[in-house]
Amino acid sequence: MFNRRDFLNKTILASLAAGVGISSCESKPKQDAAKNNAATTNQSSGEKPEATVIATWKHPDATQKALEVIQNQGRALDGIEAGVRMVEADPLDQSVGYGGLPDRDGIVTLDACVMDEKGNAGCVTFLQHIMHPVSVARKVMEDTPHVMLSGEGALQFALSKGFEKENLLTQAAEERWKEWLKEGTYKPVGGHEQHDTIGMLAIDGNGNLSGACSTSGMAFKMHGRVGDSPIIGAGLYVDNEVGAATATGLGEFVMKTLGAFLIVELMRQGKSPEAACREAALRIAEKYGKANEDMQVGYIALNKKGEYGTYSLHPGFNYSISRKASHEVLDSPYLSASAG
Ligand code: SD4
Repeated sequence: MFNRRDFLNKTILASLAAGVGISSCESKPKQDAAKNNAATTNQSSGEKPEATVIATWKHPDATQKALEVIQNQGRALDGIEAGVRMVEADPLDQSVGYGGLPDRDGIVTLDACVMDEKGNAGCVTFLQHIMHPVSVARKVMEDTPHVMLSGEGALQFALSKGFEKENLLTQAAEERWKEWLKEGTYKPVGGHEQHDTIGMLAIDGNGNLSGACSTSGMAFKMHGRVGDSPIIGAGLYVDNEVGAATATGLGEFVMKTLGAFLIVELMRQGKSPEAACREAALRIAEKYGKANEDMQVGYIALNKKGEYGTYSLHPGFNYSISRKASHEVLDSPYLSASAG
């Protein structure tokens, strides 16, 4: 019987080892080009941009929540934290927080980070038992002189801040892990099976940008593996003078190319958010090949004018965007569908 997980184990590990195949032809959903150009700002008249929230994957409830908080309370970071917390608490999302798929030892370990409009940053990696790593990351940013806390130290810090220790392994996630143990060889999975890690960016009514990213990482990863999502510059970067970017997908590719930082720097040089995301995707393809369609990486970006753009290595990446009273899920443009 064809087993997708097994297929991923083999093909992705092989591809990571080989790192072959570059394709230059591209495919791009037509509706996105129009959407991405449809910024609602009026910079020439000096007006502030419309509050906008964008997130990886299909999380329109989370972007809506974030936008509502921004519209009521004003600050992008507050909205982002509220939106990401919704996804972290959702047991049906198997890539984030409660309900996230465990590592290969059956243990749920979480990674998250936040970055605000002042360039402050906070991260937690390899955190266990805490449902809201995004809020712990924010506490690291606001209440310590550090940027990153990890593992047991992050847990102790969270407990000292009043977070509760909880069992995050749902029955459904445990069942999937047990199935994987039965069928798969006991080794780390090189690619992500789930498509719902949340990276969220927002600009508020004052024109300030912030971002956050939260994930349980790759399903059935090696115990101790940390991906791109909590790494400032890889899974998330915000520069309030320029723009913000975040990533999802195979974190090893994103870390090796410092994807989010690269995108912000490309925007600094004048590229649109979409063009910057495309170039960062192309960087991965050129350096490491795309090899097969399960080695997905998706980028989203938002600039200081409130313009947004996205790009992915392969078809299948989508994103959620909330602005005014509109909350949409749209398909991202992508590099060639052909395997390298
Ligand atoms: C990671 N980038 O840990 C994350 C996984 C991911 O949707 O985005 N999954 O590599």
